[in-house]
Amino acid sequence: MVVLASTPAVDHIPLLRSPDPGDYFAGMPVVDLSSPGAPRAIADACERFGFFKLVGHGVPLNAMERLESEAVRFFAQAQEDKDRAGPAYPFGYGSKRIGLNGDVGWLEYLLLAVDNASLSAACPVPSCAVFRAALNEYIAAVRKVAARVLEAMAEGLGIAPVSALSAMVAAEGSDQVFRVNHYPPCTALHGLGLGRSATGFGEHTDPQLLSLLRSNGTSGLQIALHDDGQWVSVPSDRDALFVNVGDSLQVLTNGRFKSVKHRVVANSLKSRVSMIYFGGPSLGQRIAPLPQLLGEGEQSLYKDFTWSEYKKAAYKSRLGDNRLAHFHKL
Ligand code: GA4
Repeated sequence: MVVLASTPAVDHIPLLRSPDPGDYFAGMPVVDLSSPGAPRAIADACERFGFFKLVGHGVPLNAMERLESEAVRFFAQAQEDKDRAGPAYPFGYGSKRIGLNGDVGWLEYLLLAVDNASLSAACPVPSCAVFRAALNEYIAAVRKVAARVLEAMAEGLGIAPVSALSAMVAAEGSDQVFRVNHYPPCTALHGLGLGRSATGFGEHTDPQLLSLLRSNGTSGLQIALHDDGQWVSVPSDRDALFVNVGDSLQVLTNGRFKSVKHRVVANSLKSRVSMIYFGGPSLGQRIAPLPQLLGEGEQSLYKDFTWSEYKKAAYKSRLGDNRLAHFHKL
């Protein structure tokens, strides 16, 4: 970690090599959810990268933009007003600290609980009715997309019924989380010629089945390629959703799909706003390879666990830890 004595605002935020234009993810799979070839293309992308860009998803751009502008309005408030909506654990506003075990990043965020298709009533943040309405409208839409994507995954894998995966996230009591991230421009490093940028959100895999991310026009998201671990930058696209395979889906598919390591690099000039839906199962759900996917004599690569057990272990870990390693059979 590099600590810059002259720039206290970024003290203790780890630095990353600034992305070069050549680091762009040239082979990024782009899947049109409305096309008949979507199930096969989605399964391919999940096997190769654990990641793809989704278009033709049907979430109206104006629902995304309404939420984005409410989020911008929220984050533009005075720090003491935002702090009143914190801390982020279990749910609410957080700044720079991620999780409970010492991870930090150049961002502020809202971490929110979702019940069925809307913000949980038990989650009083944000209190602004217009912001809540925009969140609810977007969450209802993106959650449907998550179910369609999980169905397409099952179809692409040749599993019956096609609801085998989607039912876990759609079930009453499923553990869904929503997060709105704001990465302010990191001006302190601008022009220092370090070839380094502040870490917005450090590298990690998501614990759930899948995550659907939408961002404004500021790039910053990077993924690690499975082949060689190379980090590549994902060009932003305000109309698209980016889909990440999470650890639970890796286990449910006995490693056919692999969760994707990703991170966010802060921009020195522009702010980035992203909103992410995390689709998890209910707490008691057993996370084990779907029997339909196990060939003759094929054993699970993982020890048996429930989502509640995995989640508990995840919250004790550091962001960059390989959380699945503890659940691998030797
Ligand atoms: C990563 C995915 C989601 O953002 C999140 C994160 C959670 C948090 O920010 O509180 C965690 C992280 C995420 C995985 C390991 C633990 C928990 C921070 C952290 C260090 C909300 C989630 O579900 O897991």
